[in-house]
Amino acid sequence: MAELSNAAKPDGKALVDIYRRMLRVERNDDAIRATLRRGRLQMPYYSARGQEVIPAAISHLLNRDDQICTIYRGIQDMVAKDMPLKPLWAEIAGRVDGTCKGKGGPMHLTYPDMGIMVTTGIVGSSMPIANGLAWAAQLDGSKKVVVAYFGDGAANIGAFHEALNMAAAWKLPVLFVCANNGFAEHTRFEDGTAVDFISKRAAGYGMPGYTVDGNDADDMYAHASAAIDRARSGEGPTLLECKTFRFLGHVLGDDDFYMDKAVKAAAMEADPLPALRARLIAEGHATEEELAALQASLEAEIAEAQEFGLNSPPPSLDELRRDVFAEEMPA
Ligand SMILES: Cc1ncc(C[n+]2csc(CCOP(=O)(O)OP(=O)(O)O)c2C)c(N)n1
Repeated sequence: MAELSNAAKPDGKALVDIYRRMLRVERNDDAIRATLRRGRLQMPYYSARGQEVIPAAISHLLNRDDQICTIYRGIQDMVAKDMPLKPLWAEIAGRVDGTCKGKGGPMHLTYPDMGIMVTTGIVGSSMPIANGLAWAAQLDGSKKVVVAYFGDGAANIGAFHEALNMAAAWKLPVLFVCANNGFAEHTRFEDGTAVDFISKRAAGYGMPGYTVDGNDADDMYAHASAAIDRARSGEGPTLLECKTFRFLGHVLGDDDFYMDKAVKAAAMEADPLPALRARLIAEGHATEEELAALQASLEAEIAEAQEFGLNSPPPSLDELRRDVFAEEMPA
């Protein structure tokens, strides 16, 4: 496992922005869960509550046209990259104003204008797709970097190994970001993975690999900075294994019988969101009033997006068949 030789540090402004992105994710997650409970949304939901630092720190360091490919637990990655919330809510509700006109749903959200590229429910798929986008960026000399988000279970899928080898051989500008939350569905990490640290695998593909505290803004900022600099300067990919914990199980409604209750309680006690809030105030980077105003403005943005999405019409029967098949199906 490698150690960073030169760890960049976030200043107060950066920490406040990372917190803003985390809070946007968490407030939106809370609103989605409340709407599901009220029966106004019908979808399986894979909350990433507890994992917010990872996309918040990375997104703070990305440019608007840098690209991300994510997974079913990836709404947080999009919201952290400042995706507009109205088309997001319309899409998860299956409505015509959604990013895919309501035909993709929560597992196929996409917003290329902000670098939020195609998402699939296929475990491991984000990595080869990221390679393709990164190869295009390399060929056109755009200096874009591409982030592939995935889980620890996905690191045991063939596509992970193929994608890491290809990205290193071709020096593609990719960040392979593994959110290691300790579980793949209901299987504990140590029951399904032969190595103790996924980052060790990077050596086998000739790229740097780091295990990072995925709940710590400083550690995430330092490692993401190094990986982005390396990718942008043409040196190639990096593997970041970000250790974290998912508070709400695999899918909403999950019975957490397979989790160690004490480990779960300790992780929730160390919730990174209130911890960073307290730190911002203690270190004088923000006041209580400023953070309360930030929260109010995010909640207003989310409420407006929710209202918009839920009141958008469903796609017409004619629209439902468009963009779905290579050729129009006979009616
Ligand atoms: C190719 C493929 N195999 C199996 C599944 C079923 N499946 C959905 S989520 C999941 C677990 C993945 O766990 P991990 O990569 O650790 O991500 P996490 O859900 O923890 O964020 C599995 C096996 C799938 N969607 N795709």
